Amino acid sequence: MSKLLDGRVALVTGASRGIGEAAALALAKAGAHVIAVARTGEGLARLDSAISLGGGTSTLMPLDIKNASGIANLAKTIDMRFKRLDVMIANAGILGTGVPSDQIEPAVWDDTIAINLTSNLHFIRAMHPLLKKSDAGRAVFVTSGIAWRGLPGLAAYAASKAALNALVQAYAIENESTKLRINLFSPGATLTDLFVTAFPGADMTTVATPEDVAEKLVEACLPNLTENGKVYEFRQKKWLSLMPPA
Ligand code: NJP
Repeated sequence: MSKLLDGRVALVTGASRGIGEAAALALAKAGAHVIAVARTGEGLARLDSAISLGGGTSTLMPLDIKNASGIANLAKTIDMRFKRLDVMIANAGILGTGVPSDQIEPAVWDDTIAINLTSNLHFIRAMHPLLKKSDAGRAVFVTSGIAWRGLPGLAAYAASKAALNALVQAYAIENESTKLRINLFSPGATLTDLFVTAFPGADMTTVATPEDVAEKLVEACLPNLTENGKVYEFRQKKWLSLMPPA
């Protein structure tokens, strides 16, 4: 029986745990060959075993995404082996800091911006030519509702995601007339390490599982997707426009 993403080549960042791991597994179940990026070898190896167990295939790419030349080299490797990239889920992210804005250490700020924002520019620069070689390139960038809200203690995180929104919106508009479809995805509260660190006192029974979120992430990668320059809001289960302020 054919699957929705049979034969597609899909890159997922932050695939060693949480939403990225679940998304990588779901993409493989849908038939894609998954290129899994993260720093933690153990998490990547666990993903690889789970994908193999389900009859899928993956390539593990241990990489710190702060390393721009590492991302450029990864693109060269993908080009040599696959000649194209059909799907990119740019999901890796960190929370940064839990302290008020006036106490944010510059090094923590820089790290948060480097991972949550600048790495995605490097992925766009490196992977764009490969996505264009696909007959239906799909890029999905994982943002956060916190970008739209001031949440005490999460200024660096909010700023990095708000800037990511602006970057991705521009990238999507630039490619409106191409075969690429480029969007943001806002998962909302999801039971992962990041969420537990951010909200240790939260009622964990009411938050989404990474597997629920992954199912919708896969839908945002399908060749027949028409949305572009939008954000999928997981809790509302709908695509929203990034509206300017009134
Ligand atoms: O986080 P977590 P989530 N180089 O901590 C990777 C957004 N979001 O799944 O390198 C390479 O379980 C890290 O891998 P490793 C959120 O902002 C979440 O919750 O091995 N990879 C791991 O695989 C983020 O964009 C919620 O440590 C790096 C992954 O990132 C995305 O969802 C709500 C890296 C993080 O896994 C996934 O977050 C929301 C680096 N330098 C948005 N640094 C939520 N969970 O509630 C980190 O609205 N990674």
